[in-house]
Amino acid sequence: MTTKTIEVKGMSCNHCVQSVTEALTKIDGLVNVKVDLTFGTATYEETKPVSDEVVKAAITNIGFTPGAFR
Ligand SMILES: [Cu+2]
Repeated sequence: MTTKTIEVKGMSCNHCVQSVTEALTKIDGLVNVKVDLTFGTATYEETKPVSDEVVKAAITNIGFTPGAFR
């Protein structure tokens, strides 16, 4: 499985963390989503190829700003 980490801007509390975690977990092919509030990142594994744009759109749709992949 491929592990990726993307920067997520605009998270301020654990509610934000939960929202981002849920939004990314809903994407078909993403598992083990872990969002870090301190670092402002989301890390996940892909069970099949998922477009980076799909991940970015899911973050944007719930009001946060996706940054760079690391
Ligand atoms: Cu919050």
